[in-house]
Amino acid sequence: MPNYYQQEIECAPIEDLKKLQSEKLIEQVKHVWENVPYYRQKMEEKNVTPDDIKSIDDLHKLPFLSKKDLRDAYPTGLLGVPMKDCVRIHSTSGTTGKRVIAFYTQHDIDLWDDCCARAICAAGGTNEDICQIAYGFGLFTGGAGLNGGSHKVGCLTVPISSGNTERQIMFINDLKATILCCTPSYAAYLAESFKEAGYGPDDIPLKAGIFGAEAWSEEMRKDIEQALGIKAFDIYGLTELSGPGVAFECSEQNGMHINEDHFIAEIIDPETEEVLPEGSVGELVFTAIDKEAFPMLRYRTRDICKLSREKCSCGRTFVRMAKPMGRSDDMLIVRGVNVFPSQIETVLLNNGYAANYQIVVDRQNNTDSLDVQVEMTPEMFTDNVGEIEERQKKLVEDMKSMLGIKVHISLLAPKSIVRSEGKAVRVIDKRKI
Ligand code: DLL
Repeated sequence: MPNYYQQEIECAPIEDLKKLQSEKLIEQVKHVWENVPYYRQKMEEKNVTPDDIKSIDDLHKLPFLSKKDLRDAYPTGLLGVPMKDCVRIHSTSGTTGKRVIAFYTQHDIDLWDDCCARAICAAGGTNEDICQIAYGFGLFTGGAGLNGGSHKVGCLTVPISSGNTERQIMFINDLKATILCCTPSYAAYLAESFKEAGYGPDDIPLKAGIFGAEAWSEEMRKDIEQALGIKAFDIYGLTELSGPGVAFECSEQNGMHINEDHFIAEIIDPETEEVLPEGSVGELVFTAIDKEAFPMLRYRTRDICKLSREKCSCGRTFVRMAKPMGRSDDMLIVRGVNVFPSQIETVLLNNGYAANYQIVVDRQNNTDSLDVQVEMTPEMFTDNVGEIEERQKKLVEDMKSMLGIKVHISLLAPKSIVRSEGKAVRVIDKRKI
């Protein structure tokens, strides 16, 4: 039985949704034109005024916003309301450039919490559940977003934040937590820690996990589900658009429904900026149609992905986005070949490794090298050199057929790679250092 938080809108006929999107878009463009001089100037440069936007079919006329615009307008140049009307900020870690500061009015927070509540209900959550939130709290949006959603659903909320794995396990056991929210890499680490402490999947009270904030493969999903004895749901979002809950997975676990009453999604060719038809792989672009404090029109996410309008048996009509393949700025170009970390993860997990790996790219004598460093599982670990060489050879072959290039494989002892409590660091590109 599918669980909805706001069934009427989550299952609305597509025509009604489009009508609502058009109405909200028209108002939002006026709001931005009147209150955000930075974006108004961009519109003027493109010779567009609010009068040109009569429905969502006119969306393509609007200029894009990119990370560069956010940098140029930092910190308050994109604010849509006076600062005194804002009640909170969140911010990105700024690892790939300058940080982004996102502003929220109380209205923005309410809608964001609704989006996260939808995600929790879609994962089977009700007011009977105990929801342990192990995403970071603070400037990161993960903790606050799911905390707000969990309150709205009426779950008993455990705002434990990330880290302190022993305490996580203690609370899950002592309170009989049923839903876990954290990054997939931290979920994998918790699963490993439960196992080491002698717990099998049937001993763990959890029934569902809501994992996102970083790319993770289907193979990793299977591993986490088995180890924790849960159903693992994906959740997507970004600080610029509030945070988690832009899109969420339902019981079908086949793509994430985008909250289309708040966000319009487009897929574009990242080079030509041309809008691509449904089903094409390209860069995901979002227009937030009812955010007051930090309005984002046609924001280029850099996430590479595709959309599907195929009917979903959960009853929701919201378009679905596939798991992002990665970010266009995470894509590695190694000896001219495009390589996504997610492809490497798929090969590793298909060969029985866990998602404890790092990809090191370097350049020597003008030639790129790619070294995949992966931990053996405790069961694989051996000092038999022949066996290790066989394993290496197999991975080199499988990587070659997945990526089309030869990579170097380093097999490491279990526990050699530092575990992450938030987003995992998967790639070290020494060419950029
Ligand atoms: O990661 C918000 C979030 C928190 C989402 C908790 C889900 C759960 P940022 O730190 O601004 O916001 O990072 C946003 O993370 O553009 C994607 O590249 C990546 N990302 C987020 N969710 C997923 C996901 C939060 N489910 C950036 N799968 C986005 C793959 C994801 N990548």
